[in-house]
Amino acid sequence: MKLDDIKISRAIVEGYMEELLDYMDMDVAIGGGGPSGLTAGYYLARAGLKVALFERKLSIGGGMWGGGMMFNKIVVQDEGKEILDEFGVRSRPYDEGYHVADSVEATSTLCSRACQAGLKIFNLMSIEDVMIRDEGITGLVLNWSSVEMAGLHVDPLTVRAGAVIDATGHDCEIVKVVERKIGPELNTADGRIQGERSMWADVGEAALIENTREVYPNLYVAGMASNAVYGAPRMGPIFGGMLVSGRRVAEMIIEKLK
Ligand code: 48F
Repeated sequence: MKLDDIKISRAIVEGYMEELLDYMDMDVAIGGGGPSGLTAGYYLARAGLKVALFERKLSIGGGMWGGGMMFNKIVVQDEGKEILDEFGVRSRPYDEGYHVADSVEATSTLCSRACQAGLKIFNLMSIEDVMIRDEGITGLVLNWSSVEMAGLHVDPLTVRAGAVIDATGHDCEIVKVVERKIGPELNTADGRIQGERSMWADVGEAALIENTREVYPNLYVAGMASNAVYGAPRMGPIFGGMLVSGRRVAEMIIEKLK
C-alpha cells in the first residue's frame, strides 16, 4: 500500500476535532490525570456517564510514576489493594495491611483501563478558569498547555459539564481559581482553602476520604486536592487513599446525576 501523508494528517485532525466537539457538553469533567482523577474517571465511565479528563502534561499519571523518591514502588492498604485488583494491577503483601505494587504497572494500567471503560482523556490541556453561574460551576475554561508554557496572550475555550472534579493534586488549582474569583464561599470552615499540612500518612489517609466532598455547588475535590482544600496532611508514597478517594467522588456524583 502506498501511504498518503495528507491522509494521515486528515485522519488525526478529523478524529481529534470530532471528539473535542463531542465533549463540549458532558456529564463530568475531571481536572488532572493523577491516580485520583483516573480512578474517578474509570468508575464514572463504567457507570455510563459521559466523562472527560483534562491533563496539563504530556504524560498521564501525575505523581504515581515515580513511587517514593524515584524508587518506583507504591504502597497501598487493603482497601486500595481491592481497587488495584479490580484494575488488574499485581501487588504483593509486605506486612499486615500493607501491599506493594510497581508504580509503572499501576499507572499505565489505571490509564489504560480508564480509557477502555470510556473515559476520554485530553492531555496537553490546562484548566485556567471555570464557568461560574447562579447554580454553581457549569464548566471549564481550557487552553493548550503550550500556550500557558510560552506565556502567549491567547484566549481560551470553554466546555460545559454537569459536575467538575478538582483532581489537580497538591495545588488544588481549580478550587484556587474559584476562591480567587468569588471569595470565601467554599464549603470549608471559613470559606477559604485551608492549606495542606506536613507529611503524616496515618492522619492524611484517614482524613482524605472525609475530605472528598462537594466544595462548591457542582465542584468536587478528590485526591491530594481534598486534603489541601480542607487542611489535612500530605501522605507521601502511600496511594490507597488516592484510589479510594477517586472511587468515592465517582459514587457521590453518580448518586447526584442519576
Ligand atoms: O498530583 P497528582 O498525582 O494528584 P492526585 O491524584 O495524587 C497525588 C499523588 O500523586 C501524590 C501523593 C500520594 O500520597 O500525595 O502526590 O491527588 O496529579 C495531579 C495532576 O493534575 C495535573 C498535573 O499535571 C498532574 O498530572 N494538573 C495540575 N493542574 C492542572 C492539571 C491544570 N490546571 N490543568 C490540567 N491539569
